[in-house]
Amino acid sequence: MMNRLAVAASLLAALIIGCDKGSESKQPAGAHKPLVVGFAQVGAESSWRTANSESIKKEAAKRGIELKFVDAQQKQENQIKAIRSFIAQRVDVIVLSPVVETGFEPVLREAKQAGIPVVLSDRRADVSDESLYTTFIGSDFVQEGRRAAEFLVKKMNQKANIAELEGTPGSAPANDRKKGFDDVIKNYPDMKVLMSQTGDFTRAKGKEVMEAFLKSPEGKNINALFAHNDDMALGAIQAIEEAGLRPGKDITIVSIDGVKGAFEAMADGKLNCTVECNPLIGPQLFDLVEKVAAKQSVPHRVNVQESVYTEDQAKEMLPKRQY
Ligand code: GZL
Repeated sequence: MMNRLAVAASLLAALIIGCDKGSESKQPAGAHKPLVVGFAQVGAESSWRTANSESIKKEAAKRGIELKFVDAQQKQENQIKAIRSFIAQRVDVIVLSPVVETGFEPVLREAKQAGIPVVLSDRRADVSDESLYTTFIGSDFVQEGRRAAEFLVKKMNQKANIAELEGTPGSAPANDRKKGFDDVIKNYPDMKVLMSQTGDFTRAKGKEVMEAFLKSPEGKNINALFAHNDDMALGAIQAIEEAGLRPGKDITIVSIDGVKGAFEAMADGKLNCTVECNPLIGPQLFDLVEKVAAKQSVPHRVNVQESVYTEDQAKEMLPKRQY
């Protein structure tokens, strides 16, 4: 009896050592394969986006992460193509900043079927199954819209004829900033949006649309502008000046992002308020990515902390701004 037990024990021990040996033989102790992350970025449409991409690339390099970075030039089909190529390359984690909210569900299902976790960065995607992405880190765009409206209500003493430059149609920031803004001004009957149109988050389009606003029959009544990002506001400032008006005085302007150009415009008295939307999320993002890769639990939604800055703070804040 004892013999059989001894034989079974030695067989079991050999089996365990054999398994261990097998795992040891795969790679030398202590070596670790660098994380490979595929990032499908919106594009390079604004100073905010440039700062966001720089923060992400810098942090990946600092952590020795192999980053496969694709600039989708604001086209959803390019982001979808990039995700499919990340799946084919068997990256460890896919990060997506969805250019628009809808249309990503099929390709996110392909990533899930391939067993590759997805992290949403900056913007949300609308999906029927929340398990299609592990976590989403981004700003609260509805709150940003509310903050812009609260500034304007106070600055204009609850009475303004507003022009609105909207972000990319269908994008989470454009949808949510508009929602937050409207939720506040609907309580003030004399705060009226006379005209609203997309400038696609770019300076050039912001200028072009503001020129058309000013030439329209109601253009002479505009005394306030809400721009969904600073780049469009800076383009609109050029259009206002070319029309012989004083931006920041004849037309009060509030925008969102908090880029350096906005602080310079506020210091020059041409912009009255910028609601911060922090693009420097590289460190927070890769903390999440590394946890997701290690199969550690992470919150499904991670917020980014930000403030509101007005023209009287511009000169003091400008030297401290990082983007
Ligand atoms: C917001 C980001 C927006 C910025 C724009 O998080 O998605 O896109 O507000 C950028 O400047 O183009």
